[in-house]
Amino acid sequence: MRILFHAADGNPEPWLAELRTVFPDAHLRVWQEGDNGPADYALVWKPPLEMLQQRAGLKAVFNLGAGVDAILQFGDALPQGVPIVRLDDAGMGVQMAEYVTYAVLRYFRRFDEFEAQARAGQWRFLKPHDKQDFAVGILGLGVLGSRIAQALAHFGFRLNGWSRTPKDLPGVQCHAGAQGFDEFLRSSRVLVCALPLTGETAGLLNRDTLGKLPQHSYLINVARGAHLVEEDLLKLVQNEHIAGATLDVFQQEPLPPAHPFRQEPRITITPHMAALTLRGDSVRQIAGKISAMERGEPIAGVVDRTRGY
Ligand code: OXD
Repeated sequence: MRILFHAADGNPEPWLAELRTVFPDAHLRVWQEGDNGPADYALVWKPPLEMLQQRAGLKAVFNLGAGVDAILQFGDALPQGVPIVRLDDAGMGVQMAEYVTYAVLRYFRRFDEFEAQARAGQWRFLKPHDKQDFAVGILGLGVLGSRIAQALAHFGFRLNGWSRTPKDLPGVQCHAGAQGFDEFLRSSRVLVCALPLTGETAGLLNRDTLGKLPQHSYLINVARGAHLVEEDLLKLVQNEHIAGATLDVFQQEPLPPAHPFRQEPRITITPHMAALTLRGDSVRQIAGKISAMERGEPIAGVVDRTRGY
């Protein structure tokens, strides 16, 4: 079996070492520019088009992350009929749940304000927020969104969820499609974006949609920077319609040093670290799927190219 590897950032060696443990007989190679040689499987993170374009013989492309937007951006230039497979959870769900839970609790328990007070030499009680007035709305109810909902449910938050097509999650008031979107926004005091990035979801968090959230709402984006119109958020924070935001993803990464978010204390920024790909878990999952494919069995996580995830 010939496995071709490419990860845009980082050292491929630890990946290859891990892959050797599960596929001792496979021929593994790191893709280099100009390599159009045959391969059975490609394992990729943010691959260049050139790597995939000529590869009609591939049996599958495995994405080393949850979001497949960096592959699907190539559209019809990708080889037809080759399944693109995303990681299902592989340890990312719990990390997302930790990140979002922290951000929700930090805002709900007013730790952000207590931190600022402490630095300013103040000692002052702040009235707690009322949980009844604090529904958390999760945009995207896939593997990651559902895991976030499950974590927040332990704290007794009212939960709203929105998905493109109707879903039913225990303990979550589920809304779907364009007709359910406004109601979802109007009833969510904290908005968590866990959507895949597609043509339909790019720019979805903008002046109009964020303006429908209740006064003093809070935004958490753990999906993709392109979901958010950044200048719209900044204005809504400055005019206090939005109380603040915790953002892990940005239109441009790394976030430029002079970006205005860096000067806005109500916006907390982290360097795209909400959920890291765990090498061991990912390789074991991919190995399981390759073995299933070799036996002619169906696998989970195959991306629907027209839907975009
Ligand atoms: C992912 C990511 O998609 O880390 O997995 O952004």
